[in-house]
Amino acid sequence: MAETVTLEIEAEIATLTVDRPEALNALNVPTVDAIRDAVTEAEAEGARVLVVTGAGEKAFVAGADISYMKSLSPAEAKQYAEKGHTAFRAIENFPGPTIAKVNGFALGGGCELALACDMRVASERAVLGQPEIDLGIIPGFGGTQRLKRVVGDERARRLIYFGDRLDAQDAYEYGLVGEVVAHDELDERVASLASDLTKKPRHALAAAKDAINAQGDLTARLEREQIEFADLFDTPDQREGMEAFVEKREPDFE
Ligand code: DAK
Repeated sequence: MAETVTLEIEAEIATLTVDRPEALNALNVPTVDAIRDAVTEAEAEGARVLVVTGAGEKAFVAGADISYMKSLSPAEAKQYAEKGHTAFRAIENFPGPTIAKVNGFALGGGCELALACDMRVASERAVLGQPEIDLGIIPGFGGTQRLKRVVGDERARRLIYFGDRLDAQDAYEYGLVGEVVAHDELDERVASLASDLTKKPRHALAAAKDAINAQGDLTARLEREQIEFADLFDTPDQREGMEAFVEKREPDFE
């Protein structure tokens, strides 16, 4: 893994930190590849929750690396986009909840990285947006699709067409982040959410995520839900959860 990404796993919570603070954690190629590798490692190590964040006091991730991108040919840009998509799909498909701990600037590819996570918790200092239009490009790491899913079609178009940067409170009002907390409470809040999630039944969380993420037409997506639902009746957690209810006690999940 490149030195610009670190992965720590503690108490079944994996924390992936993009660590290039001198460039506000901008995503160069080794960093994008290292994100993909870190997610694979977190999954292989059996982490139940993945937290994604940026090193330093200023930035979550300030975007794709503009210095690197400025002289790319279309073919090279396509390759770069593919790498980004692979890494962000790995986060999207991580078999447990993922939380973007948005500790500062989350712009362009940084906003897209946050959007690939299930939840976004922002410091009051965070600034989010898709300013690519002012560089003569568009979001290339999934933003045109994931942003509209999170904030709705018109708001996504406005953010992408105008390239406006939202402060944390506006991002919350747009629905782009799920909550905003004081900067010095961010770590604690995310740790608490992550810890709560480690106590939930792992297979049921993964199934819920799979069903919510399902692709295809409505019939296909509803079928996916039925399959995920039915498969859970083959898990110890389903038996434990229901027996605990009947026996009027707290469940003790795997
Ligand atoms: N790329 C490279 N370096 C960056 C960077 C970035 N995105 N953002 C910041 N840096 C670097 C700065 O150049 C500076 O480096 P030095 O000059 O010190 O060497 C250092 O980080 C500190 O930045 P500033 O001095 O600018 O710090 P400030 O506090 O004054 O400003 C800022 C912070 C976040 C407002 C400002 O740095 C800024 O506006 N940054 C750019 C934000 C931005 O436009 N982000 C979107 C990038 S475009 C695609 C794939 C991906 C994408 C699109 C297509 N395909 C392949 C098709 C995605 C595109 C993007 O993400």
